[in-house]
Amino acid sequence: MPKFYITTPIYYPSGNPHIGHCYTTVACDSIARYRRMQGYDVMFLTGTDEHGQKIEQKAAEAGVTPQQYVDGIVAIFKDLWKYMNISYDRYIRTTDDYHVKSVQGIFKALYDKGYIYKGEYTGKYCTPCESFWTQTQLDENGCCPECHREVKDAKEEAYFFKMSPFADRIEKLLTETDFLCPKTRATELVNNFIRPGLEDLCVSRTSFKWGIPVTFDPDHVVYVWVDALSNYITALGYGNDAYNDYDKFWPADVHMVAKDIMRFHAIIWPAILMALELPLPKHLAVHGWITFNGAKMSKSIGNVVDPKLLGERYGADAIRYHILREMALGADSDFSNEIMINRINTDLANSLGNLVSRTVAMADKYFGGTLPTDRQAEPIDEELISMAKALRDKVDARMDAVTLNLALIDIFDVISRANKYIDETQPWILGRDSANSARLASVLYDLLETIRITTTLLSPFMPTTMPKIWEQIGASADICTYEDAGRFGVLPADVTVHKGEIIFPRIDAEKEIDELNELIRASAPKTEPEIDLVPLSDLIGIEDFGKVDMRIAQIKECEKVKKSKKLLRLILNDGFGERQVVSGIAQWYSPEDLIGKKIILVANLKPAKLCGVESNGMIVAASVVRTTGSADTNNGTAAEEEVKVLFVDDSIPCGAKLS
Ligand code: ME8
Repeated sequence: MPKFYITTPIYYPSGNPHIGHCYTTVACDSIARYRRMQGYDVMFLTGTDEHGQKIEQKAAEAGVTPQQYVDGIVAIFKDLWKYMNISYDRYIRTTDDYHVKSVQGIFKALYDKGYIYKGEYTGKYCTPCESFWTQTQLDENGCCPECHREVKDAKEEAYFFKMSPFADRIEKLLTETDFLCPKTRATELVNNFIRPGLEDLCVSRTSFKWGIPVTFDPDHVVYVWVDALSNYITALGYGNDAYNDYDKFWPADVHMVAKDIMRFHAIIWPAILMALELPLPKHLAVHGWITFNGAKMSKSIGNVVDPKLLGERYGADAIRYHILREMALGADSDFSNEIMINRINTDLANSLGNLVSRTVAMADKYFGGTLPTDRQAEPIDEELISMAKALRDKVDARMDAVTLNLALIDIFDVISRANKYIDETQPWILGRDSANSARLASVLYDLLETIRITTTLLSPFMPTTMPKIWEQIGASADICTYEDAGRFGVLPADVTVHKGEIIFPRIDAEKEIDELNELIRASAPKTEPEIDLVPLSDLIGIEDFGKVDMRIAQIKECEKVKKSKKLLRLILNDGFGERQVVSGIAQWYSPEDLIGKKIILVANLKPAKLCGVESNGMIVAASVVRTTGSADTNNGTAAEEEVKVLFVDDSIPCGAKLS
């Protein structure tokens, strides 16, 4: 039996799961179910990444131990996965004993091979902020980028993982193989991280305790990525006796992640595996973010949409369908209640739901539920039949390419064709004259077969509702298989349908949207999201403020500045004409996010050159700094900065002055 191993990231249990986590998990679940249907022996792994400073802090705030804290949130994750019908085969927690043991072994092996060495983390330390910074992160005066006070040189003992020996092989992996999907992202990784020289990775910390102790130096705990990434092999039994599946399932067929952690999976994970002399995973599928009103949905921002709340109103399958259908691999997808309700109404209630209920109702009305066996085919039937027959191969190719939204589009194309076929063949007219019985039976049979094939292929995506449709069209589950999805004419000629409940009721959009917005408002955190506040500056007089000329401007063009990770070059219409501005926001915005948007421009700044490109002014943005226990690595601090450009209402004309 062929094998298939697929993984989600292991999520931080530092807050409740949201629809972003749901996307990756539901996508992996649909692929896992599809592969099982195809006859693969599947291992589908998910889990939680439970160590780190942030968890330690949150637990302390809640007055519980870190273990108690994560236990509580893991229960919520598992409950949501149950509710969303996630068919994972294994759930790993990085606090599981077997994982701890394996990670200690991996760390030691890397050390023994000479890839991990003890060094000194040298950085700039800001005492009030208790933060380490690298030279490049300091502000333009060489001060703390958060509070702009002086920093001092400081050192911290830490272990480092040597990245440079693997640079060439990783570059080839990204550019010459089909490891990365979509491959278009390889250039960004190569240019930003590999070509400038891979920095060694800090892999231990001494400043907090909630982590896996380094066996040979217990003041240190393993820091973030060696612990987290290893889960993909420790969960199979690598380095432990808890499982015995490593030889069977490794290398993984697909790791799926969002773009925020692509770099760790595309560069660091292959480097660790190369150092351990283990095979590399076959594919890394990277998707974009689900955004909410344009901003990344995240726990700390308080714009989190609760998937369970939505599922309870519309059904878990409708939510699964919506998020899978909206997200194109590699791009972001904006979540809104309006889009979701429209999508459910258009595709599920109108297109699929109507096809099923009309077909079943007509079979019931004209034949008492059981089709007669005489048939009369006509040439017009051919297009629908051949589309339905060809569908399985198309969907196979989409699943191989991990383009789930395209698989759904292909399936719904056939469903729409079937609805059109009803309009073309007009069964209600055929039904008026019993002389047309054989023709009418043919039409209804073709429709029932099309429903059987499309709903079989949809069942990995919507596992609870599709079997209900099979019941209505008189198809037992043993003919709703992958094999039979490739054949037309499998239902018995005298099939009996069973009228049933409406599977996807139409949603009253206006009423629901009001109610949902209210619910989301009510469930959002009441307080402002926590950020690290920068102290207020000294007072100034109004005349000082008056010196700053701020104008509304529109972004006409935008591109990355070559050789810079941080800079974007923008052409703005400031009302008087065009001007060029360079802005250090490339880390947070891509050119497509910005073109067409109106912003606030500091218009009377003297020109300056950034990376050799002239900048005439500055775009106003907010700097949001949060202390986290999360992902990033080399800077010795756990502070994350997010820069948010202030977009303004499109109705304000370019050139308008702020006063
Ligand atoms: O990064 N849109 O955990 P995490 C789409 N523990 N997907 C989203 C999303 C959004 N708005 N928000 C989160 C970590 N995700 C590490 C991973 S793996 C060895 C360690 C999904 O809880 C997406 O899959 O921050 C993203 O990659 C993952 O959650 C990050 O989850």
